[in-house]
Amino acid sequence: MDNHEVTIRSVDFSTGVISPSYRVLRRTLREIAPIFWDQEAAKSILQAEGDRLIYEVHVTEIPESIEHLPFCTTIIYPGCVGEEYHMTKGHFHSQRQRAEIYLGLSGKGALLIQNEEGEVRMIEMEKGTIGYVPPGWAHRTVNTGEEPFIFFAVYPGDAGHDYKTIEEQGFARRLFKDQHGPRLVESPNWRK
Ligand code: M6P
Ligand code: ZN
Repeated sequence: MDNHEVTIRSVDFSTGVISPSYRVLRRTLREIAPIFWDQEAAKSILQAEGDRLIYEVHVTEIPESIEHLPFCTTIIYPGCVGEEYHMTKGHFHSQRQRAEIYLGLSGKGALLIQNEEGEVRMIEMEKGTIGYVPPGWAHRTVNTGEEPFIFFAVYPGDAGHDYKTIEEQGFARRLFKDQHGPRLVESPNWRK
């Protein structure tokens, strides 16, 4: 039996840290700026503040192969770029017929899922919410609160991350902050 099959692990719900974990992926504004609607706002933040950490993903060394179930946590820091909340890049699974499960650990957010036709559904997430990503749906998460939004994710090892489709087409809807809270609006540049 391999070591990763017998390792006892734990997750801290308030920080998202998995122990033991393998590495932490950090996504900063400089890297992911093109995903946001307001490019002028992204530019001014980069000029005024330098770079900004938008989210991080804590991963284990569980192999990404069909017999395994890799899991990770994601911590999205609170804030907006212009009026749009901090969010993940978002992806389809390279193997489209692969699902995923999210469990909210802390903070407040939303899971946006989108199918190939551009139909978007939103699942509001908080501690204890189970977000199910059905096979064939792209997924992006958004922090709609004032604290870090932290969730746990599990997916089939052979799913793969297809980022290219979302980079090229975007999501058909975006989550903006207005005075009454989150507002889901049609994205003017979808599939442009
Ligand atoms: C979840 C899972 C991960 C993913 C992460 C960040 O934890 O779906 O597979 O990497 O969110 O999302 P993205 O990869 O789209 O930046
Ligand atoms: Zn996924």
